[in-house]
Formats: sequence, structure tokens, C-alpha cells
Amino acid sequence: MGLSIAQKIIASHLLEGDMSRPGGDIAIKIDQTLTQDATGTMAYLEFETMGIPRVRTERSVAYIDHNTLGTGFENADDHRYIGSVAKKYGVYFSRPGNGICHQVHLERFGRPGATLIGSDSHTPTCGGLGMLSFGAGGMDVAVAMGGGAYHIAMPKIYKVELTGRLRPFVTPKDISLEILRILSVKGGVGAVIEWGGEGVSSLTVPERATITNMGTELGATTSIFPSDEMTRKFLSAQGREDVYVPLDADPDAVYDRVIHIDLDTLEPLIACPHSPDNVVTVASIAGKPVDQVCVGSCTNSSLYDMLKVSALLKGRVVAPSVSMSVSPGSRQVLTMLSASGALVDILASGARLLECACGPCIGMGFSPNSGGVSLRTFNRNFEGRSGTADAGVYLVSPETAVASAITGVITDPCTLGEMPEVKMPASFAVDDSAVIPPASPEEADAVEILRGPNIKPFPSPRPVGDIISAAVSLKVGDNITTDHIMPAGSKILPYRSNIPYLSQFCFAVCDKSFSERAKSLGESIVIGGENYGQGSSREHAALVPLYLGVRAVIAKSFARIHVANLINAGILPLTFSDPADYDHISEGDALELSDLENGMATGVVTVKNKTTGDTYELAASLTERQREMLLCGGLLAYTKVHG
Ligand code: MIC
Ligand code: SF4
Repeated sequence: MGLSIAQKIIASHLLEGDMSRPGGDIAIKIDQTLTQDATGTMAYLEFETMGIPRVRTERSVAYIDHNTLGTGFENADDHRYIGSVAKKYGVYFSRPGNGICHQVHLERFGRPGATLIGSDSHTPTCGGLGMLSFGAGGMDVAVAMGGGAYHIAMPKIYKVELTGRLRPFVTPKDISLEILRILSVKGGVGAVIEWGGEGVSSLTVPERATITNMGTELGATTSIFPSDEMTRKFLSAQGREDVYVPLDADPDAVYDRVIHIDLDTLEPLIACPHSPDNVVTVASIAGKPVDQVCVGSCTNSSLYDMLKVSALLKGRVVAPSVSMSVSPGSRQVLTMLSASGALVDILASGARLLECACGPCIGMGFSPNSGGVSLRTFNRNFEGRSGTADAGVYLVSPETAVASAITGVITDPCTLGEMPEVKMPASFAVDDSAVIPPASPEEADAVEILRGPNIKPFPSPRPVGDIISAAVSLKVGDNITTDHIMPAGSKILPYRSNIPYLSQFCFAVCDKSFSERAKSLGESIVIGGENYGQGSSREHAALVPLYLGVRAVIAKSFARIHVANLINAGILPLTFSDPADYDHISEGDALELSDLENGMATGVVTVKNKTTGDTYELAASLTERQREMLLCGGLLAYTKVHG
């Protein structure tokens, strides 16, 4: 039987496990890692506790792209800490202003056939050039930097077969929204999404990267494209043809599911508030007034995206009722945009130029007005994420964004007439001077690590013993995101290395009194619905509940990265054997989970509801390694014992 693209890369990196058993634990060797600043501070603090003198990867890069508003000393201190730790331990440091981690990694470091993990859920962006890349919690990245394997459940493989060719004004973003419409935000859980078919050959690497980037919103383990002539051309234009290798699935590869998308008939699509899978055609809601339009983020900030935006804005002005921002994805993109003169057309339209960073995507400025309608080329529209609690965020392509910015109402870009021709240069302007190399091993000893007062100790888990007896501190519904559990935004993000401070905002989107209640209970249990913990990789969504005394989360199902983060933080994740039992537990109920050591080994745990007198059966779907991790008190404690 032939192999798919992901299976080939897994096979060449497999350290432990059986590839023929989807769902079983596999360990793979990691070639490269990346961190960003909002998760990086914690990841490097964790790396430091491991006592390893230098990273053991082929390449590790620390990006500064999220916390770029300096309204106090906190972010500047964290950036200084990350810079010094990177220099000492062998990590390349991408300075603030150099761009969004995923865009820069695609341009400058990713390579086909290799593996990458990053402390950011959109790390699969590099799947656009045939790299097997995963989002992970900071602790997993710290372990990989130390040369440890990355453990995942062997994924199923879904193939998306593209036929035909995109029509003008229909874009890779619309392909991403179409697959979200088909599969939903939990439809990719446990699977790698492989893109193939004749329609792939017309998509450039940055266009493919829009699709692999947004595959994260499917809950997928990762997404990947073949490495082909387009990949070679992209790498050659970046002056990196030497890392090119061709890579494709064997013709007789077998897939767990095959989905067809016909590019010829695809229409411009839009995801409505508050979920990326709430997708309809743009035409069906055309005419709705718009307050704000934002172009950028790691999904749609390549040079090609920016040149299209400029060409469409040329000679036009943004409607007076609309506030528009444009954030190029990298310094390379911004440099080329300005050198070509295309930036002038963006500025002349009245759009505001923001720096090459995440910006509005993570609520770092540019929050919409009260009750505002914001159209964004981003990947997430979760409630409150923009920084304005009652705003409605819609996800669109750059073409739809510009069409709507000009008219002031949601507008199908196909109504704009002819799509102007956009010519890409033959090569990119390569300048890596904003990526600071680490000190040599000989000089590393002398490098001092610079810490600020905002860095506070992070909580250490207690080993899960035989009994957890605690009350339910919170009950939430389906599709709870990590933005609900541990919100971000410009006011909270500067405290990512200060867990005690962050704890006051835990679950604030769902229930402002949670933090105080959890603290007063001492220990507690959280009840969740389907797909609990979807969205980002932030391990703070586990570390902060840990700090507040949460010992276990019982849900109908979990998102991949979050469940790994819970286990890494020593919190026991359990699922209802009968989902109907979810309805029988209320906030405040006193629960007792007993005989846990045995239950974690057999996979079946019984919970007694001491308030109602009922008992329910729960499933503990843990690998042997995860069980031991929980018995040791989390990943760092486990790594100390097992190396
Ligand atoms: C996001 O898009 O939600 C983030 C901010 O990039 C997160 C990481 C974080 O919370 O720092 C992610 O996607 O993992
Ligand atoms: Fe940054 Fe937004 Fe991408 Fe997250 S999704 S890495 S916040 S641009």
C-alpha cells in the first residue's frame, strides 16, 4: 500500500509507535521549532528548568510578533528576556517588526519533508511548502528544543481533491472557508488534511499557506500540500532552492476520507460571527453596513495578497463610514510593497498602515466600535477576541475586504468589474538582518539572562492521586475556545509570564465570577461540552486553571492541542461515556472521582455525584506516557524522571 505525504514524513521521523494504528501514540523527531512572544516567555522559562545548555534542533527561531504594543514595561521586558535566552541557548531571534512568525518562517526557514513544532496553533502554515508542522503547547516545544520527541496520536489522513481553477475574485481563503463549511470546527480532529488533485498546481506557496494556516480552525492535527514545481519556484525566489525536495503521495495511497472541491464553481464566502465555520456566500448577506475592515494576519498577509489589495484600491477611496487597516505579514512584504510603489495606492485610499505583526487579530489595537461590524481577512472570529465584546467579526478574503471597504457594505467582489492584473516579481528581497543569530557555544556561558519583575513563578502540578473529590466550579457548553478560557487582547497579553495576575481573567468571557469562585473552592472540576479548548495553543488555558485549583475537566470531547496542554499541566481530562450524563451535572455539584490509578490504566473512571447520589461512567483516553505524566505531576516532572 502506498503512503500519503504526511505518512512519508512521519515514517522518516518516527522514533516510537505504530503508524498503522490511527489514534495510537507515536513519537516523532522534530527538526525545527518556533515560538512567538505571547507563548515564548513561558516556553523558555520551561526550557530553562530542563538544564540543557543548548537547543538540539536543526533550527529554532524565537519571533516577536504578538505583544508589540508597549503601554508599560511588561512586553519590553519579555522581549528582552526572550532575546537574551535565545542568544544563550542557540535560538535565532526575529526582532519585533520583522513579521508574523508563520509568514517569516514560510519565507525564510521552512523546508519540504522536514518537521516543525511551534508554540502557536497556526504553525501548520508551513504545510504550504510540504513541511509537516504542528501547533503545540510551550512545554512540548521546550522538550523538542531539548532534543525530545513530539508525541501525537497517529492521525487519520483526509484528502481534499481540488479540480478546476479559481475564477477571478475567488481565492484560497474561500477554499479555506468552503472546507470549514463542509467539515465544521471539529471535523478535522484526529486527522491530517492533505491537499491534492489537478487544482493544486495553479496555487502558489503563499496561497497554499493560507489554506494550511486555516486548517487549524478545523481542529486538524495539521494540513499539508505536495512539494512540487511551485514549491521549487517559491524557494528559488527566496534564494533557498537548495532545500527543495519533491514530495507527493503515492498513487495508491489510501485515505480515510476523500472530499472534492470544484474550484470552477466556488463563490466568495464569508464566516459570520462567532465561529469560523458559520459560513455563507458573500452574495447572500451583501448590503449589510460595515464599520471596520482589516487586511493582514498570518492567513492573508503575503506579498501577493498585499499587491492585490493595492491594485483593487488604486484610484479608489475607503468609504467614509469605514475604518480600514492593512498589516503586511513581514518586513520582506512591506519592503517590496513600498519599493514597487504599490504601498502608495493603499495609503492614498485612506487605509491605515499597521506594523508587520498580529495586531488586530489578537486584539492588539484596532478594536471595533461598540456593536461594530468588522470584516477581517483573519482566521478566527471568536466572541470578544477583537477586544470589543459586542462586535461582530466576519472572516473574508482580501478581495471581499476591499470591495466592502470601498462600498461601506458587505459586497461580493465579483461586482467590482475586471480583476486588475497583479504581477509577482521573479525574486523576493532577501534581508535576514532582523534575525539575530545566537552566541557561539564558546560565548554562550557569558551571556546573561535578563529578567523583569513581571516574570512570576509558574504553578507546578500535584501528581494525580487515587481520588479527586471536588465541586464543579463551572459548567460550559460546546466549542469553548481557549479565548474563552484565557482571553487575550492588549490589556491581558502583557501578563503571559505572570500567571497569578492572569488568573483574574480566567473564563471571564463566560462568567466573570469564575476566578474568585474557583479560588474560594480550593480545588474544583470544570464540565465542558463538545470540542472543549478549540483554537489556540496557549498553555495558559491549562496553567491558569491549574493555578486556580482545577484538578480535572470532564467534557463531551476535547480539542487536540488543549487536551495535551491539560495533561502536560497535570490536569486530568475525562470524557462522558454517555454524553447525556452531561445534562445530569450542575455547577456546584460535589463530585468524587475514585480508584483513579486503576481507572486511568483501564480507561474507565467512575464519578459519584454526591449532590444527586447518581454515578456516571467516564472515559480516560490516555496513552501509557500520558498516564505516567499525570501520575508524576505533568510533563516537566515526567521529563526529569524519564529524560
Ligand atoms: C491565536 O491566534 O489565538 C494566538 C494568539 O496566535 C495563539 C497563541 C497565543 O495565545 O499566544 C495560537 O493560535 O496558538
Ligand atoms: Fe498572530 Fe492572529 Fe496568526 Fe495568531 S492567528 S499567529 S494572533 S496573526
